[in-house]
Amino acid sequence: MAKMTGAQVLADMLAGYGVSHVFMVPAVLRRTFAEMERRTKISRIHTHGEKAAAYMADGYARASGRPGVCMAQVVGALNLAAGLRDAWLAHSPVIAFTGGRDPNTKFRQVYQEVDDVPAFAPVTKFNATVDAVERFPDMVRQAFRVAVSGTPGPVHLQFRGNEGQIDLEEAEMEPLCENQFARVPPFRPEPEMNRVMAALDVLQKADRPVIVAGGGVRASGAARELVLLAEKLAIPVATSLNGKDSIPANHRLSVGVVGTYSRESANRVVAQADLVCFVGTQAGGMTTHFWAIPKIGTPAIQIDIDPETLGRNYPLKASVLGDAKTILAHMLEHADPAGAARRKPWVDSARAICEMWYGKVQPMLESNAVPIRPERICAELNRHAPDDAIVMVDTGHAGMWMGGLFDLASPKQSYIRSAGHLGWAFPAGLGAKCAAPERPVIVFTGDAGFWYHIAEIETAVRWKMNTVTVVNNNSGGNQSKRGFDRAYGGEQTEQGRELWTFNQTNFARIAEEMGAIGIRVEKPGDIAPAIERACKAGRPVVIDVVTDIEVLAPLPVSE
Ligand SMILES: Cc1ncc(C[n+]2csc(CCOP(=O)(O)OP(=O)(O)O)c2C)c(N)n1
Ligand SMILES: [Mg+2]
Repeated sequence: MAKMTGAQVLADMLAGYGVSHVFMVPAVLRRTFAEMERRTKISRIHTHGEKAAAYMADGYARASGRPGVCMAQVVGALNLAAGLRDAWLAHSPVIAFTGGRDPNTKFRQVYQEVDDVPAFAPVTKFNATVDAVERFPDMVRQAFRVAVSGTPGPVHLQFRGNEGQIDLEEAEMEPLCENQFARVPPFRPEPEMNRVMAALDVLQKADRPVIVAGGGVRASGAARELVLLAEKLAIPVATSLNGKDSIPANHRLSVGVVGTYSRESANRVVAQADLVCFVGTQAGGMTTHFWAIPKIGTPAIQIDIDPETLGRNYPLKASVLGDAKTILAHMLEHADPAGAARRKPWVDSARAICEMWYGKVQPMLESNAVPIRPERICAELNRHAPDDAIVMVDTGHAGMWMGGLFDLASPKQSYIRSAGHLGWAFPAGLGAKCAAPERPVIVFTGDAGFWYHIAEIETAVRWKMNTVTVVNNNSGGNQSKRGFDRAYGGEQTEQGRELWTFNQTNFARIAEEMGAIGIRVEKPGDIAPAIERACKAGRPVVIDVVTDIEVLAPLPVSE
């Protein structure tokens, strides 16, 4: 075995696992970055904050299924940890490297130093320290193994030395990579067939079944099998927000996103079902509108890669542990299409519920009001988002507008959403673009969300991360409006608005000043040409759409 420095091993291993970009604020693992330049083609994306770096790595990971790598030195470590929280909630394989305490100096009031490791515990699957250079190869392998295995999720390795100076040391090491763990999913274990058949039996006996598909369908690459099974058995498909791209909206069995940030038709269909089949979803609070849809007690079956998820939130008639794609393929093979005719009235009634909903929202989708209604932006994105686009969506009203109203036009489109953090979508979109440079990336965010990481416009320009960012700019965080009305016991005072409104800002001008293209849109008819121009621009674009602050997203229905 040859003698190598930790920096050489780390650079070689990241390249070996197929990492194309790393996201960081210096100074951490500096020698590793020098070796990356000498030995690899990895792009070293220097961001304006560690949280944005973590979000970029997260967007990269979710868009590609490959671990996204982010880094911070000791003083930035907690900023990085904060950024892992969305990846944790969304089960995204992000690997975070930080510099950390040296046993020779700790507890001596070392500049910038605190014990960061505990802060990573709640947002990682594996949180460890690398204290001897000989451990680089096996610890990096373990980081990749854990990030992508089972239910994927973030991992943290703290390298000895505030800036990870351990990477300077030398030892006899082999930078061996295990390709299998370079992406999700590393394994497709065969399920227990008796459980597959039992679940299928329950599903086929139901008169009004519905499938609720989650992010596990994307992780497993199971969308095709899911849709084929739904077609063969005539079963409507709802999705969680994280699983929205499991089925295109124009499919006759698609009823929309169910839960809190949802589409009314999905909630109505799931509420009427006599059996719910959960696939790759934890059936958590957002997906079930806090366990109201379906009601607890509704017969359910569940398919998941994590045994501890099966039955946690709904008592089950049957469950299958394993890879969604493999399980659904077995179910598809054994499914009896004879029962599909029996379910025609149910499918027709689900369709009618969808049509009724489309009729209800149509006037808002087509509204010519000025200031613009946010629904009109969604309608224009439905028509003009390229058919292989990756659509990245922020939380709050952004999540509600797009979760409910955006229609995926093709199985080639991806929909990736913030799992709860305001400000996530813009940097995550930049990371997604790094992972899939050939695909158009469209970000939808509110103005409050965009403010968080607006500095990353400069990063986007510097690195030619040509995303299209649509800002629903109502000069405030108007999801808070309802909350403050409630807090004031009816209607808030005029002064109450200082809690959630901002000065009016022209983001298009800011974008232009920073070297991106900025397009200001004040009239509904100008949205479509702006999207078309932006998608062709070959530069980062910010479309600043001035919208009506009084328009609130619809509340979810519970029946
Ligand atoms: C990190 C974080 N802090 C606070 C919130 C709470 N929150 C949710 S939506 C929202 C306001 C969103 O404003 P904006 O992005 O402008 O969208 P709008 O509601 O105006 O459409 C806030 C403060 C959050 N989701 N995440
Ligand atoms: Mg706003």
